[in-house]
Amino acid sequence: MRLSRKLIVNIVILGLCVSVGSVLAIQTLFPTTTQLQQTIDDVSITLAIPNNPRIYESHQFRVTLTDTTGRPMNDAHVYLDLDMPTMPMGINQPIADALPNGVYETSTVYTMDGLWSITVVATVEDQEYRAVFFTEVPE
Ligand SMILES: [Cu+2]
Repeated sequence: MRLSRKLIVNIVILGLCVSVGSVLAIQTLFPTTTQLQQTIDDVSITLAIPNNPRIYESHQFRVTLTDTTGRPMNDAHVYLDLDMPTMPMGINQPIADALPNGVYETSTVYTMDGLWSITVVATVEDQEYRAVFFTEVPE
């Protein structure tokens, strides 16, 4: 039996769809980041942090700033302040790069397992906004 060219093309397209679908399903079932959100005054601060981070490995942290109408806030100065609530861990304050659409990104390492606080410090037009988030870093 000879498969027609059209049938082969359809099979290939179906295969691609199944592959893309699987990747999306896996990302939904096992997301690589967790989104945390707080509204401080009129600024919505969303922090995406890595799931299952490993100590001493560099991880990416993404901050998204929007105003009350959901409009992205560009032109902010953003840095993170990472520490442990139970002990001082030294200064870990990575400055974030500004990307389009109110997104700010930086990366840093956790230097110990346990509970960490991540303070997002965003300065917009000389006004400082601080949101404190907590995350548990596994052993
Ligand atoms: Cu510690």
